Amino acid sequence: MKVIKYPAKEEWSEIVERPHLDVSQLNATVQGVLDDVKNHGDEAVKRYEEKFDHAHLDSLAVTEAEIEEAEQLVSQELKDALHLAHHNIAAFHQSQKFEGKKVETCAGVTCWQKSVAIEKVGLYIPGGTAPLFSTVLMLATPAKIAGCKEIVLCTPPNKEGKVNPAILMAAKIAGVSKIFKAGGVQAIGAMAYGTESVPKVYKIFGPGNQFVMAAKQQVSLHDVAIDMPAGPSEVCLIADETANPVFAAADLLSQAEHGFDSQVFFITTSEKVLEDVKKEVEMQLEQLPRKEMAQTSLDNSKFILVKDEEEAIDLCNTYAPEHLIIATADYEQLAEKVVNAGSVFLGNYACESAGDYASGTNHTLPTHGYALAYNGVNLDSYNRKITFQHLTEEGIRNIGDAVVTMAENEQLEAHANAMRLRVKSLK
Ligand code: HSO
Ligand code: ZN
Repeated sequence: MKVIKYPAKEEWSEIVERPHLDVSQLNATVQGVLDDVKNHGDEAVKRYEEKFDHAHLDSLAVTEAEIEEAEQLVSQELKDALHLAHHNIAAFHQSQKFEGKKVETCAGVTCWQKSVAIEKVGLYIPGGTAPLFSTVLMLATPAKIAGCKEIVLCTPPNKEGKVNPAILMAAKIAGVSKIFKAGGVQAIGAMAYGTESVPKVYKIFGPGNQFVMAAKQQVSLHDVAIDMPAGPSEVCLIADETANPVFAAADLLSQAEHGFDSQVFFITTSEKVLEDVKKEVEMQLEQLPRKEMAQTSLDNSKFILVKDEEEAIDLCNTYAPEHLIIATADYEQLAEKVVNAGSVFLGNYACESAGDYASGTNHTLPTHGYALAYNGVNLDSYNRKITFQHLTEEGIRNIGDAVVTMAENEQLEAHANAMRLRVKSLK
């Protein structure tokens, strides 16, 4: 870890900078796979599954029998946990339902919004070092509540052509309509263009490696919407002298174990806490099965000592972290000052793991500083707000002349005429 004590404001921009990857090389490969899937559909997807996942697949669709088999394989304990998490995620996202009201902007002119679900959405769930079935709940639960008609899920199979049973179980609980064995760029291509078996969707959600991210970005140029750009996962923890160093260290490690490139940022006003957390991190690290991964991201982590809480929150807002944990005595006041973050965890008990799995908030969040402009996935991510309007004769009398004048001044005669004819018809 890099320990930085009392950095001057001029140093902040360098401190908060994320590593930039050169993806130009990778873009050509990704484009090649996408074109192949676009032109050859299922056959291409199966070919890439053979090549990259070493799985020989006769068909891409997961069958009912496979889902039933998965149900037998998942322990009752995990099923109960999934149901509890699903219940809380559903409760929180249900509460985000939009109630549009009709507004009379002036007499006779009524405008309103109606929230309408995106009809077909695609969810991507990576395989890899840890199959994150929790992400299935995070993406499919709001899709179902929003009312998306078709919820398609793609996830890579193992060498035997099987999908992780917990992923299938979570998909069943959350109400996914169709599941396909496809990973990586080929999965993104299949959902963006549609194949013989995978339906084309209108928006693709979910995390993935650099290849998946590049594929999502490429298909989003012309063919389909995506949830948000994404980079490695990150946490910022702000602690004062009242923080529990054992908890704080565990939280930093929970981020560090995600990947070699996970971003860990620790800001404190107390030199003692900084030293205590550092020691704790080193001790707890030894016990972790994913020690190597955590060690690499910790090597790049930043432990920063600042003069007061004001400076702590300013620096954090400049960093715009995906996750922010505030473990200070006055977390409520500090929370008020948060302007850039994906998801905020308050007090000594709100660990990131709570939100990662079961408190109810969504864990699909903006990384890489995108929290400056984006929010995480929520119910609205699955909706469009369509505007409606209705005008009466009185409405025409109230805005008609203004519309005609503006259209004339923009030299759009047909526009002016459309309104002029209506104004005239009332005289
Ligand atoms: N922290 C990750 C989500 C996750 N953690 C899933 C464990 N499983 C990104 O918010
Ligand atoms: Zn996590």
